[in-house]
Amino acid sequence: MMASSFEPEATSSVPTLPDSHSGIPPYLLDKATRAKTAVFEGRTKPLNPRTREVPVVPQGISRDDFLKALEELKAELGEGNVEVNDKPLKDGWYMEHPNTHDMMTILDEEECVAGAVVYPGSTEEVVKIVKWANKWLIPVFPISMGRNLGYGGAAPRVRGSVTIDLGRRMNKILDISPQDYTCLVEPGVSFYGLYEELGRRGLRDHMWVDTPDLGGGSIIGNTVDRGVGYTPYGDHWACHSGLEVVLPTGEVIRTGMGALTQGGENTWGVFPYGFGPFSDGIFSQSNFGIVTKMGMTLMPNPGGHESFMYTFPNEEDLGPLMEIIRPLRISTILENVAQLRHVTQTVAASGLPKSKFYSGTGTIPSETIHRAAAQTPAGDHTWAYYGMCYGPSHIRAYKLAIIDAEFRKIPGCRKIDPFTLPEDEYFWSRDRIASGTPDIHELRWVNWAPNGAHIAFSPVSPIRGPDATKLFQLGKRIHEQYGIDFMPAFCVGLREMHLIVEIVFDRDDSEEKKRALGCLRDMVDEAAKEGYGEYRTHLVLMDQVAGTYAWNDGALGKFNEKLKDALDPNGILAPGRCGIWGKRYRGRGWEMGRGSEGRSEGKGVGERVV
Ligand code: EUG
Repeated sequence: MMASSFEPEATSSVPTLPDSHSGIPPYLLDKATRAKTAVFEGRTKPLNPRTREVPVVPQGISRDDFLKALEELKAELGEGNVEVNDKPLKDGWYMEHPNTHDMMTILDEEECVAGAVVYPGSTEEVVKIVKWANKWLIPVFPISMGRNLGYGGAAPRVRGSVTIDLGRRMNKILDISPQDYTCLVEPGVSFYGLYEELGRRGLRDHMWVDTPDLGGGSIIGNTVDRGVGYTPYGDHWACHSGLEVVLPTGEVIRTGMGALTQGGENTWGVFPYGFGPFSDGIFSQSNFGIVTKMGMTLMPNPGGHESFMYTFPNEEDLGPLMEIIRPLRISTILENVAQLRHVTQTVAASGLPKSKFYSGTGTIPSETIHRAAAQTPAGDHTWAYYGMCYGPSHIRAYKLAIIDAEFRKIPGCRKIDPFTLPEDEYFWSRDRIASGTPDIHELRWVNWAPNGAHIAFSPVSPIRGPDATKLFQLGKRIHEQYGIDFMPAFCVGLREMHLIVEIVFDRDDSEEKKRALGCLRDMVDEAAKEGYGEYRTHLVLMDQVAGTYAWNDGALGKFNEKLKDALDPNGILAPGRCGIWGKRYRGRGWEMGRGSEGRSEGKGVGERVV
């Protein structure tokens, strides 16, 4: 079979902004086109023709009623804004991803699949959808843009859910304030999109967007999943200010200053708390409401910036290095969310498949990685620290001198001169990202495996040598046990680190998927035994991870259930997201964990509650 016969979009052009809200900015078009070519060169997986009945009907409603309900919704939203998902499951790629399933699924691909997708055009239409969902008892799963890749993408946790694709029609930048350094956005605004708009308004030199490694994600989606970027504003949730939320029963609330009866827009983005209990937290990593607007702060251009890169030769340098990083980071001499990357990921970021480096079986030998690294402009190493200093040159010089003196305490430490690095070197991608220019470079290591997909293990640790070493050893040991290449990166927050381990796997290889999932489950459990928890996780791991936050007989989980039942008595909104299940689903075996790998569904749902 020819590639074009099963993935027809392989040869088509990449959608661009502003023609498509989820498109690539023109300045990245060439790079995206090359990325697309590389992705499809490594693709052998045929298009899934679907073997199970379509559309998937969620449990608790008959097929006839489901189809009737969708017809009724069409009458409310318009014919074109309700799509039954009865087509083959096209995976596409990063820039042309599906909104019906996870393009990187670790399960059987017909498992976490939507029954239909709907496209609201306003907050009022979102209200109509949740009321409709309550009337018919249909689970709905909101996505902003569906690019939460590595954590489930666009997939609903419950089979047959109706995906609410908020971004397609709700993608306006409602406000940008150059005076206050704030903006107000809808779910369909990506980091690329906001960056482009700053350019259009001539504000790019004035203020910066804090972007994740890949810029195609929704600002709202990433922020409510508590994602991370790489300027000093890296903690997105900490940088948001005020939400508009549709509750599962159809009320609309605004939090923070937006709740003022009149004139809330004036201070929406400048003060996050408003008056009374600070409710925003319950709308992040939850299924308690649908965020339709969000205020976000932007960073003033600091008047200069300078990336730096240091390499360290040995795995054992990790511990001493962390002891050096911690005080510098907490005192903000190290100013941004930096990455400390293992050389295996850097070699994989070349974008070449593993097979170009190694033709044997099992994990790639360390010598092979180091030999490959020795050929790169930065030279052989084990750890690379990518950081940035901000401000005018004399201010940078002061900080850089301290950093240099400290880092050089590690024997064999090298400072890489950026001007020895070619233009397409990974370093320059980090340089752009840490100074507010979104990129698409990070996608490259997904090509490590044919039909490359990735899934993350993301535990939190203090910035301490013994903790970093323990987590690194734990990950390394379990990866070796499962025969998986280990590609860790530490993202240094302010007082903590997120260790990010992305497992790259062939999503057309069910044995490899089983190993990847086994490896993840072991890492989650073993890390939990040592006192480490994840900051965020993939759909299929949510029940397990929620189960590790069970202090005092699962008190937090019970509290979340109480909130869930109060706010969403019928449990229609994103059931199971973050391990939270409404009353109608509990006690029926919906949770996933060890031993339940083949299935994502439980046995039925309970009666209507209200
Ligand atoms: C990355 C970073 C993350 C995450 C998933 C992936 C990127 C790795 C800091 O958070 O959660 C290169």
